[in-house]
Amino acid sequence: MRMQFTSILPILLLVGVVAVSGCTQPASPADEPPVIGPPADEPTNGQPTVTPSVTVSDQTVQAGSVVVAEVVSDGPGWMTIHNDVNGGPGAVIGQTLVADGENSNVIVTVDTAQFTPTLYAMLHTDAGVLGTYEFPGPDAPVILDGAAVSPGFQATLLVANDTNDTVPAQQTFTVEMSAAGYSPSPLTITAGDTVTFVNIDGSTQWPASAFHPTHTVYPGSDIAKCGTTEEATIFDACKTINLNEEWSFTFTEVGEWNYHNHNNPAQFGKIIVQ
Ligand SMILES: [Cu+2]
Repeated sequence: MRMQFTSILPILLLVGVVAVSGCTQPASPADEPPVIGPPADEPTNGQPTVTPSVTVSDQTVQAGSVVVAEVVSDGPGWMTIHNDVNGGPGAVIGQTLVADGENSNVIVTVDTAQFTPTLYAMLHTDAGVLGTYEFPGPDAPVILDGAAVSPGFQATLLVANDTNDTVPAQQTFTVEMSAAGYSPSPLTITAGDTVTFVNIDGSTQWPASAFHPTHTVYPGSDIAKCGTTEEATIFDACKTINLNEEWSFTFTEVGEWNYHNHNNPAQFGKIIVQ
């Protein structure tokens, strides 16, 4: 008897399920979940259905241009770049149109002032006025399986120099020292940049922060620190730089820094650190 009951139990349960299902009325349209696009396995107007996706790699960002390797959009869309706020997508810092279907190497110019090391590439629809970015508004994020299509990635910002070339943020500049003085002067650099002072004519040269004779204008500098363990940290060569010799200093303090030739204090120049 026990064996028989066990073997018949699944059948009883199945009958019960069928009976309950048969009594259930079809759901009204109002009860159904909203349909976001057609099911993935059904064609639309004879065309294969597009599943939205975004593929983006960690990258260095030159001239504010973020590159998104591939964007698949179901209809016209916007590739937007969001910065990071508390570990999730924050403000939109740039966007560009993408076409229906596959888009490769999509370049988005971003506002570098709002740049964060982690960024998010979020696909938005282009609803409302086509070609006009309306968000907040009709151009909402594309939702797939209940979530935005917005992979995060790591980005390192590079800055452009005066010639529009793109180079790493920390640059090295050369100032030529001669009997005629310093060239170029003034020289404008970015905090973190290094200036290499080169003696090009054998005139007696000792570059150092203003003012002679104490050299204390640049923060932390003081001729009294020459010959100490702090010598490498001050804007002061602390010695004569002879013909074809050079001396380098990395400027970390923003400001306009006058300097002079300690061996000939009438010679002076200026480094502008931005
Ligand atoms: Cu001096």
